[in-house]
Amino acid sequence: MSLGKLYSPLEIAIIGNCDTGKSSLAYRISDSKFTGNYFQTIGIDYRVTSVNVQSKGIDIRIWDTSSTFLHMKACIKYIIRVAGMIVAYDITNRDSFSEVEQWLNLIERNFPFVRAIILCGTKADLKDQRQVSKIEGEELAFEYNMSFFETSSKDDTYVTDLFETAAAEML
Ligand SMILES: Nc1nc2c(ncn2[C@@H]2O[C@H](COP(=O)(O)OP(=O)(O)OP(=O)(O)O)[C@@H](O)[C@H]2O)c(=O)[nH]1
Ligand SMILES: [Mg+2]
Repeated sequence: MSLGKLYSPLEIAIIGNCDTGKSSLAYRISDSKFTGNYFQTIGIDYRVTSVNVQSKGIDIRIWDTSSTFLHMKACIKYIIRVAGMIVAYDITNRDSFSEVEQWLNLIERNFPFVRAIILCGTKADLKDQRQVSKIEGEELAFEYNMSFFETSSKDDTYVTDLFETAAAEML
């Protein structure tokens, strides 16, 4: 029996514009930490962690992707089998919200095994700098039939709910 059959976590990827907080989400859920540092993700990285779904621990592999469409396209072959996608935008950056539909197109064209897409507005702690209202996020999520969360990796709000919902929808 191959190791893959003994141990195969659910595969989920986080995509979205540069600086939206994708790596911070992955770090928060896997290591329960937040650093204010910014290191642009080059290529692709992953973390494995466990989340609760109906009181059971479910292992998930979180692919943390590079944020340019060009780099992302080079990464597709590594994550082609993902069952879930978190599309992240930064609530303090309207451009990152405007480009969500491009990321959704990329998913539709390239990821045939995706069963769950979750929209995530990040950096919800930065209330004074908000450029995208919560209602706008909710409306876009409704239009594309996605679950929706506004998270803060800094304050640890709704990050666990985000990944638990993603895992539940992938099962
Ligand atoms: N206040 C606040 N800052 C955040 C939050 N999440 C991320 N940041 C900051 O935003 C910056 C970018 O975060 P990253 O997680 O590296 O963003 P990324 O999407 O992985 O960036 P790329 O790898 O370049 O695509 C960093 O300085 C983080 O500390 C958050 O919830 N609140
Ligand atoms: Mg990153």
